[in-house]
Amino acid sequence: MMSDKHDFVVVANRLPVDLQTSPDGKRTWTPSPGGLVTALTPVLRKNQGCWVGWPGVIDDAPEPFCTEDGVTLHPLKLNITEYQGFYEGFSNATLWPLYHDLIVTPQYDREWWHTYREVNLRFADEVASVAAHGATVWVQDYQLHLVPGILRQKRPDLTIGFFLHIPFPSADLFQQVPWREELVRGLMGADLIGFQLESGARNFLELASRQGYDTHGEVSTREVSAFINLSGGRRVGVGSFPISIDSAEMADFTTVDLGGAERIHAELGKERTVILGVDRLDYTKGILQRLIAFEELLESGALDPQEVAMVQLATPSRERIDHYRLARSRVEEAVGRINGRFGQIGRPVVHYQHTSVNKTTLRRYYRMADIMMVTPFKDGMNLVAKEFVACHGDFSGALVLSEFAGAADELTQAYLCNPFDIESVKTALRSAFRGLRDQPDALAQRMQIMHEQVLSHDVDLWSTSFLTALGKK
Ligand code: GDG
Repeated sequence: MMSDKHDFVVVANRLPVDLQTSPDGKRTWTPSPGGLVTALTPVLRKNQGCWVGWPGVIDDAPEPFCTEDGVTLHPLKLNITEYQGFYEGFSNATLWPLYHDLIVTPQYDREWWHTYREVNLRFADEVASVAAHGATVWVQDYQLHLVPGILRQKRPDLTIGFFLHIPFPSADLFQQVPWREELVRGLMGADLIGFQLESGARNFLELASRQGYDTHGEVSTREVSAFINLSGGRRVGVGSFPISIDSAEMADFTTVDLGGAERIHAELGKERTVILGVDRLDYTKGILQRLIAFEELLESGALDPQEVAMVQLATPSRERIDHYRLARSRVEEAVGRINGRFGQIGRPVVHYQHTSVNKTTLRRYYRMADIMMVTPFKDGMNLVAKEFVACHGDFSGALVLSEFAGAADELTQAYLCNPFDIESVKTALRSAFRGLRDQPDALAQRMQIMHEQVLSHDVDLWSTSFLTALGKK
């Protein structure tokens, strides 16, 4: 019998699975995309908790149910107006570009804001109905800024944590938002507010101080030594908790047929060096920039199209939003152009797929790739970089990584680049090639250091350090 009250509740915009209905009316669940789901699935499994979220379809939400892993999924229904105003609008056309340092211009729309508030209230109501007395509630990400504040009022018995998966911008940028006080007040309902990097946590403290809050202490990582004192005697902790992956599971190839990875490489051309990109198709990820860097290196003759192939896996994402459509069409245009210029019939130089692959296949791609390119303009962390490194326990391969990915703080042995500067991306890619060709020992040493870093700093460390810090509050 499934209990309807839970001591541990995670609330995120999206459930870890999407509801799919086939033409004959049959309903099935498929894993939903993105880094938040990757990170939280093992945490929920461990805590046997309840996950409240949207099931990925409009106007439909099945009854709560328990997964094989013992996690209760509690779907919340969104209608089309809510989906457009809350999800596509305020979350992804206002906060997402703002928090990624204005890569595109954020839109400030009053209707979207009203809908965002209403939907946050619905999420908070749903959580309040499933949380046991004294439960721990962990609120996830920028779509749910107001949930901690609403929950605090409804259920003062709860311990509330909030974690932001994406970067937190400088106070100067954040102050653009017409509803800046309400957004910050919403977060202050939490006992602990966690950020990926210390820089994000410091930006938030600076903002809070500008808004008149009493802040003290210095930001630290995986523990809390910075606080905001609220009137009434409550205090909110602020800290940095760099997220990670289930590293041991990712690194374990005992159950994955390694021949599968070799076969993929052989299909692309055994003798060719393979460059890989894996991203949600998002304009923040710098996919076009890496294609252009590749194209220019082919054009100048620095790379030989007979000797190299690029594979870009681009998972569909937020496809109804204009900037995402534009990003996709630019990427696809570049793929077509590069193949037209440098490929041959039956032997393309860029292999591009705009569909998801399953996890086993993804791991084979990571394993067979010689060079991984992760080139976001801005990224909270970027789990793809860590996944690639985890899959290279044989210390083969090279990582080209943007300085603006949170992961660059930890993966310092990568070939770092500035994606705003195509020459810098080209230089990093050429260095990775040179490393592969001329300095295999040095390259293996770089990978070993990164592999050990990812193995010893996994998602369990992330969740345990956050929940321990939350428990101490
Ligand atoms: C947000 C922040 C932060 C991708 N394609 C496929 C697939 N994926 C999986 C990857 C990885 C995840 O999706 C993507 O995670 P990222 O971290 O790279 O990026 P976001 O989705 O933007 O995540 C980010 C993260 O939250 C966690 O806090 O790191 O900065 O933006 O796990 O493997 N998985 C499968 N098939 C695919 O085709 N199975």
